[in-house]
Amino acid sequence: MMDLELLQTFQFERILNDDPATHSITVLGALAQHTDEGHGARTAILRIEKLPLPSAIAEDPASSLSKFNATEHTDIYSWGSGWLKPDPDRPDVKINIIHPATEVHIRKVDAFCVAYTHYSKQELRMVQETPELYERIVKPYISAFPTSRIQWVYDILSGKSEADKVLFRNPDPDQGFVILPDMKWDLTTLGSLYLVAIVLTKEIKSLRDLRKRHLSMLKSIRSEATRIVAEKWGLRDGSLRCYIHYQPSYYHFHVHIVHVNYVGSMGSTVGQAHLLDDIISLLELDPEDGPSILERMTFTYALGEQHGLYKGMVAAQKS
Ligand code: M7G
Repeated sequence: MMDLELLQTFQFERILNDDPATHSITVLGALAQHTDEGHGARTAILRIEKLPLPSAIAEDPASSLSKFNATEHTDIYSWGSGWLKPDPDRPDVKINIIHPATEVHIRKVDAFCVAYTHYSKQELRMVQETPELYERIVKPYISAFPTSRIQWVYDILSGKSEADKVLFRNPDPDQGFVILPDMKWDLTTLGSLYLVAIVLTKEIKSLRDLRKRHLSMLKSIRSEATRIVAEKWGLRDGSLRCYIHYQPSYYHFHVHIVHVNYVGSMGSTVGQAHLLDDIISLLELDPEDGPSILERMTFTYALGEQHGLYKGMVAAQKS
C-alpha cells in the first residue's frame, strides 16, 4: 500500500507530460521498494492532478482564502492570486502511481499524453483500419499483448482488488460484468463521475469481437449504470455518456461510464470513443447470421507515434 513515507522516497528523473488543460503533471522517477532480496529503488510513474475547487469557495470565497495578492486592475477589471486555506477534510490533489513501472507503461503514458493534449511532442496520425488490416496487423498485435498488462482486470473480477468499490456484479460467466469507479475518478466530484463496466468473459478483446449475442449484456450494462447513478447519486435519465474505446489501452472488453457534463474529458475524443448506444444500434441492425457489421466496417482513429500499432498501420495506409 502506498503511503506518504514511501512517496517521500521519490527520486525525480523527468517530466513525461505537463498538461495545464487537465491541471495535471505526469512524472517519471523511482520509489523505494523492499523485497525479500533487500532494498532498492524501482521505476515509478506519478500522475498528479489538481482536484476541482471545493463548493465552499463559491459560497464564501473570502473565508476560503488564507491570502490574496492583487496583481493588476484596469477600469472595472482587477485580478490577483489567492491561496486556499488547507482543509483536513478536503484533499488538494489526486495522485495515480504505477510502481514498479516498465518501459511499456512509460511508452503508454507518452502515447496517452500525446493522444489527448495539445502539448504533443510526438506526431499523431489518422489511420483507417479495414477488416483486412484488422486481420493482418491488429489481431496479431492484440493476441501478442501480454496478459500481465490486464492483471488488474483479473484482480478486480476475482474480488482480489477494489472489492469494496464494486457497485454492481452480475456473476454469469457469459453475460456477467462488474461496475465500479474508474481510477480516474476522485469518488466525490459528481460532475466528473467516471465508472467502468468490465465484462467477465475473456472472449471479447475489443469492439471488433462484439456480436448480436452480446446485445443483452450491453443493454444490461446500460440499464444497470443508469439505475446505479440514479439510486446512489440521484442522477436522472440521460446523465451518462457511455462509450467504448477503439483502440483501447487494455484488450479486455469494458465500457466507460462518464457524467454527460464531463465534456472534453480525456478519452472522449471522436475516432476513439464509440457510444455504447450506437454500438447497440449497429448490432441490432446486424443480420441473424453472417459476419457482424463490426467485423465488416472500417474504423478510423488517431495513433500516437509511440503506439505499438503506429508503424505497421501507417505503412499499410493506401495513399
Ligand atoms: P481503456 O479504454 O482501455 O484505456 O480504458 P484508456 O486508459 O486509454 O482510457 C481503461 C480504463 O480503465 C481507463 O478509464 C482507466 O482509467 C481504467 N483503469 C485502469 N486501471 C489500471 C484501473 C484500475 O486498476 N482500477 C480501476 N478502477 N480502473 C482502472
